[in-house]
Amino acid sequence: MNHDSMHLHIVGGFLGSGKTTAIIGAAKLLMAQGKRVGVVTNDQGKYLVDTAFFTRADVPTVEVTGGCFCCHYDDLDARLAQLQQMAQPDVIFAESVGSCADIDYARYGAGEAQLAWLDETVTLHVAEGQGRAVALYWIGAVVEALRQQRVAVGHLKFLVRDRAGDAKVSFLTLDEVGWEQAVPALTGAQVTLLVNARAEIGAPALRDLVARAVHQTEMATGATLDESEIAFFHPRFPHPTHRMN
Ligand SMILES: Nc1nc2c(ncn2[C@@H]2O[C@H](COP(=O)(O)OP(=O)(O)O)[C@@H](O)[C@H]2O)c(=O)[nH]1
Ligand SMILES: [Mg+2]
Repeated sequence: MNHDSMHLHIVGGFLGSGKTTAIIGAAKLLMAQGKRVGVVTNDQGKYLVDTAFFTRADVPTVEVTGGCFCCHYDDLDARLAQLQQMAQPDVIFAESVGSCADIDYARYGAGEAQLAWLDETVTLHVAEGQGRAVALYWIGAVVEALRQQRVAVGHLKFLVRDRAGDAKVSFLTLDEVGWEQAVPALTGAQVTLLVNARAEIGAPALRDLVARAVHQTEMATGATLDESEIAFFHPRFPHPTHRMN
């Protein structure tokens, strides 16, 4: 495709370095100036809090999933074409998962393989007015279990959504305080939580920990929690599509 007329900014950096926040800020400024903006998100996983978050901020967003941009270069090209057709953006921000970029692949691959990825959706069925309390209980139970097992997190993100809107809760460490304030009143009988967890633990153990937090929340609150779109794995070693050396 012809990318001549497109301003493409690839935004890289470690997990939690502020890429998504910076892109949302820049997108809002540009949109206020009447510019059309598009975003490409990228991750090893495929159910992404950030994609949902950009979309809710009315920024046309496409995703490259299952690996970084350099390992999925052709997919990036196809998604850029799709974004161009969908939204004719003047400016595109592509947020890279950070995997490859300019780095030592062997070292990066080994580091990343120690991290487990877990993405899933948890739907809370609650008595009216109980949504926030149940959501806080479950998020708290996940964080507390990780803390007890002394698991280091890359990031832990939750998109909390009900009929009134949605909110993102983001942990870069398990010592965050005041995170509850990010969760608004949830008035409906159904709340969905999308979780993206990147943590130093075996993937099945991470999955178990989350399932136990679900059970614990049901016992403690009387709500019903349904898990769906569950994915947990260790990223594969990076194999870039094109390399200069
Ligand atoms: N104090 C501070 N926090 C920030 C800044 N930018 C982002 N954050 C917070 O850092 C966390 C991770 O940010 P995010 O944009 O998701 O990082 P990403 O993983 O690089 O996309 C979020 O809780 C943000 O609210 C900043 O400039 N200052
Ligand atoms: Mg991000």
